Amino acid sequence: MSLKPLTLWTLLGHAGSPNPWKVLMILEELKIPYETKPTELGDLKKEPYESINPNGRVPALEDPNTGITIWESGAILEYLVDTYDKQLNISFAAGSKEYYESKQWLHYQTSGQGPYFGQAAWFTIYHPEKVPSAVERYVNEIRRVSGVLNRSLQNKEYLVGGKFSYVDAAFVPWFEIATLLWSNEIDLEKNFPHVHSWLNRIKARPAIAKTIEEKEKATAAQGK
Ligand SMILES: N[C@@H](CCC(=O)N[C@@H](CS)C(=O)NCC(=O)O)C(=O)O
Repeated sequence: MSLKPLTLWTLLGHAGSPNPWKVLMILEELKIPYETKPTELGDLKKEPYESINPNGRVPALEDPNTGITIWESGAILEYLVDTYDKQLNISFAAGSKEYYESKQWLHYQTSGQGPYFGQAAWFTIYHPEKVPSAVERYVNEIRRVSGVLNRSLQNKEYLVGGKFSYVDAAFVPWFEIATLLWSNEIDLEKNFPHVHSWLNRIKARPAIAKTIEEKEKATAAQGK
């Protein structure tokens, strides 16, 4: 079956934005053809983009093969594996214990990791005033979230079902950013060794390594 390329909306000039990058990893893992539509930050919260995503953020995905347009990175990952991973290479059979566990971890990533790491980044880099107590609160949350993962990964290589799945990949982009921004405050290898080796296992996968390499090239090219 030959697929028409899917369109993924990303942020122009912000190649490091973690949420589109999460989707790119899964498109690469599943070898789905796609094109990206880098969009100016100033164009997200107005038409025509708000008709694609009323929340005015990226990513959003349009699939001409099914006629479905979808936003929210977690929902996009679920859409991609439900539609294009029928062999269950990186997902689990609908209704199984692992299926619900993978959703549990995905919800944890989108509600537990993303917002806290995101606020830590905001108060570390973008907030106009320096607010040390806010930075401390959110960097502590990064430690807490990392601790939850570290305990869960103590006796296993991946989060669910003894194999790599889409939920493992979902956590990588924010940890890459954490390594860049808070390596003085948080030593993953020393304090969260199971998280550290889990991330290395995931990043050794060709599709993930390729996505990270392309992101680094794009970030270097835009100079931020
Ligand atoms: N919950 C959303 C978060 C999306 C999000 O925050 N995207 C960022 C880029 S990683 C964005 O669009 N920022 C631009 C803005 O806030 O205007 C998701 O997981 O898709």
